[in-house]
Amino acid sequence: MLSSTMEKALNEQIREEYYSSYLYLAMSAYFESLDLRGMARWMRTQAQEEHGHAMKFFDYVFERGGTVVLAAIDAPQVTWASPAAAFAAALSHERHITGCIHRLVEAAAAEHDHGTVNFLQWFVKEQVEEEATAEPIARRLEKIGDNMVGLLFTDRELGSRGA
Ligand code: OFO
Repeated sequence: MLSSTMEKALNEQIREEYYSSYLYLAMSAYFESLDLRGMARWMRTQAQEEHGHAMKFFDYVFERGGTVVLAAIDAPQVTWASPAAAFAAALSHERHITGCIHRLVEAAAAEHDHGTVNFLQWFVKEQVEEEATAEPIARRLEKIGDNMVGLLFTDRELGSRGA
């Protein structure tokens, strides 16, 4: 059985994951508006993954006899100054999520809730991957700036990400 503190914290993480999904969907729409379809696809896939993260928390709360309480999701930003700015924002968002996951691990450990500490290990690893994936793309786009050849080449490469 989850403590009420842990139940609340896990519900809050469901909201964070849905916000992540919403944010990446907004970024996908932004890239569509620039006709950068590969980046739009990359972000759409990312949004789907975030939905999956939210559902892992959703299922876990039930598995531990808790109650899921869905909270309102804030509207994400709709446009960014450049593709580089959008990916930099995505990286910064992932760092924020890493912080959320680490705080959850610390809260679960403080309660000796070993089941939740163990459940969260998947997310600890996932966040290492999420940051490692976003970081080089953000760095590359920063160097490319508004060079169309570089943008189109990167767009094509990112479009090959599987859905
Ligand atoms: Fe992007 O890892 Fe979940 O939020």
